[in-house]
Amino acid sequence: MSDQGKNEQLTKWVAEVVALCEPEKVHWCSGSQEEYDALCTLLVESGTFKKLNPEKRPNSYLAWSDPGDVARVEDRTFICSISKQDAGPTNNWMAPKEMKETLGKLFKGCMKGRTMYVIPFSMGPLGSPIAKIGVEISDSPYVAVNMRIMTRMGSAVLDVLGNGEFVPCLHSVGAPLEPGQKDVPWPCNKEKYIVHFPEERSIWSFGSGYGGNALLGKKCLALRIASKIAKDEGWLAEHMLILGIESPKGEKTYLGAAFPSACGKTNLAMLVPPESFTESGWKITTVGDDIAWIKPGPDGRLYAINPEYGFFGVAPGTSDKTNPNAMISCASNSIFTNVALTPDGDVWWEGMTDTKPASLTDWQGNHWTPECGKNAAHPNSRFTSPAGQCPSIDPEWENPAGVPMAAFIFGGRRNTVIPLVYQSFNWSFGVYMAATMGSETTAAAVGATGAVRRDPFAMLPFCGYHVADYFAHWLQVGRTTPVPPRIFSVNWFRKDENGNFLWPGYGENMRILKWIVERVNGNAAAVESPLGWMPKYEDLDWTGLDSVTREQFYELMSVDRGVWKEELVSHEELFVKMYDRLPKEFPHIRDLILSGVWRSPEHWEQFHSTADKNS
Ligand code: O2Y
Ligand code: MN
Repeated sequence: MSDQGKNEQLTKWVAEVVALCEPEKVHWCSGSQEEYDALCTLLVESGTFKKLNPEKRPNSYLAWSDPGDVARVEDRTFICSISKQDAGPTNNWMAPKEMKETLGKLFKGCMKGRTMYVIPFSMGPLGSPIAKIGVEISDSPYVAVNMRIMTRMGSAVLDVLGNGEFVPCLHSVGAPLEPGQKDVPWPCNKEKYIVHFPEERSIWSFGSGYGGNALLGKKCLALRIASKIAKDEGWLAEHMLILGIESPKGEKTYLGAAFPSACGKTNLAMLVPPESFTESGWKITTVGDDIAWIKPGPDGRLYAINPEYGFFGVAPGTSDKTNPNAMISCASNSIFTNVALTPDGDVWWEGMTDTKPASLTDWQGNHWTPECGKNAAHPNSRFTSPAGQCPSIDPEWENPAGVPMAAFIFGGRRNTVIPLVYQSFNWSFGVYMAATMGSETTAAAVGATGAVRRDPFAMLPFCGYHVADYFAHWLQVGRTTPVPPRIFSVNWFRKDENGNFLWPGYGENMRILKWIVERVNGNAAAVESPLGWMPKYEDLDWTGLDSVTREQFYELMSVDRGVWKEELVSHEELFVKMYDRLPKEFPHIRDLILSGVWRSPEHWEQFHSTADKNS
C-alpha cells in the first residue's frame, strides 16, 4: 500500500476534495529535495518565480504577488464556531452550515486545469508529544514549496500519522483554468475567505495565495485552531517568540515574548548582545520567532516548542545592522516575496543598506530609482527561510519535549504611559497586563493616550474563540501550574516630549533581558511600583552604554498617577465588549493598581539616598 493510502480519513477526504474541486492532477508531496527543486523549476517556467543569482543568493527564488494579494485579510477571516457567542466580539463569525454552503459553491470546480497538492505537515518536531499533524490540500505550488520551508513536510509525516488524527486544511487560489487558458504568475481571486471551524478542527481558505492566508500551518492551524485545542486540553498556543539566554556561568534561561506587529519581534528573537555582554560570556539563542506551543511538563514547569520549521520574516528594515542573524538565515535556500530585484539578480528592500541602489526592478516589475519616491519592496514583503540556518538557533530547538519557560514578556508600542520594564506582582496581574496591552495607532499624537489599539496577548487576530474565555484560560493555567513563569512588561518605544525615543532598543534590549533573567533566578533587586516590581538605575548593567542617563532612565520608568487613571479607564473600552464573560478578577486587579503604591523607583531611590546621607 502506498504511503498515501494508510490513513482512511485522509484517503476519504482527498477523494471528497477531488470530487468538489475537480483538479486536473493530484500530487502527493514527498518533501524530497528533488521534488522541491522540480516545483521551483515549474514556478520559474510559469513566471511565478525568478531564480536569483546563485553566486549572490544560492538556491533562492523571488516571487511578486498580485498587488491585491499582499497580506493577511483580517476582515475576511472567520471563526465559524457553532455558537456565535463562542467566537466572541473580536472575531468575524458566520454559522458553520451557512459558511459551508458559501464555501461549497466557491470551491466547486475551483481547481480545474490545476494540480492539487496534498501536503502532509507536522507543526512541531516529528513525533513530539506537543506536535500536531495537518494536511494542506492546495492548488498552489508556491504554497507547497513554502510549506516545505515553514513546516516539517512530506511522506515522513504520513508515516508518523499512521491512521491517527490530522487537521484538514483546504486551500485554493480560486482561479480555475479553462482548457487552453493561459495562467497568470500569481493566480488569486478578488473574493477571499479564511475560515476556521474550531469544533471540527478544520480550515478552508479561498482566494489568496499569500502568507498567513495560504500557508495554513502558521496562523490558521498553529494559532487559531491550536488556541482552541489548547483551551480544551489545558495548554497554551501563543503568538510568542522563544529565546534562550546563556549566562557566563553557562546557565540557560528560556523566555517567551509576545508583541504585536511592528515591535521588532524577529530582532528580539535573534538579538545580538552588545560587545561588553558577549565579551563577558552572555549569549542569546533562538528557539522560535513567532509562535510557541506551551504545555505542562512533569516537573511542574511549562515547556515550549516552536511548532514551525522556518521563518516568514518581514524584509523591510532587516539589515546586517538591525538583525545580522536574519540576514544570514536568508542568505541561501530562501524564497522572497514582494521584495525588489537588483540588476545582478539579488534582492533588496528598504533599510537593507544605508545607500539605496542606483537602479532596481520594484516588487511590481517596474524600473525603480531612488528618486522615484516609491518603495521598491512592498512594506509587507517577506523572506521564507529555514530556521536551522539561523546562526543563533538554539541547540534544543528541535527537542521534542520543548524547553522550560522561566518568564513571559509582553510588550506593545507605546509612546508614553508604559514603563521600559516591570515585573507583574503575580500571574493574575500579569494576565491583566497582557490582556490590556496595545500599540499607539500612527494617528496618536506624542503624549496622547487615547488612540491605542488594544491587542490582548498580541492574539487579537489569532484567538480561535471568545477572547474573554482566553483570558480565563490563562488564569486557569496559572492556578494549575506549580512553577509558573514570571510575567514581565516591556516597552522599547517610549518617547520624550519632543518625540525622540528614550531607549536605543535592538541589542541594548539585552540589558533588560539580563535583569529579567536575574529576577527569575532570584539574583536581581527591584522596587515596588503600582504596576509591579521595577529595577532601579543601579539594578541594570550599563557597561558600554553611556547614551542613556540616569534621568533618561527614570523618565523611561516613570508611572504618573493621572496618566494611569486615564489608561485604566480606557481599558473599559475593551472590557465592555466582553462584559458577560470577563474574568471576575479583572475589575479587582484594576482597582488594586489604582490603589497601589504610587511611588516610582526614582522616588524610592531618592528616599534611600537621603536616608543614607542622614545616617
Ligand atoms: O501578511 C502575512 O500573511 C504575514 S503575517 C505574519 C507573518 C509572520 C509572522 N507574523 C505575522 C503576523 O501577522 O503576526
Ligand atoms: Mn506573527
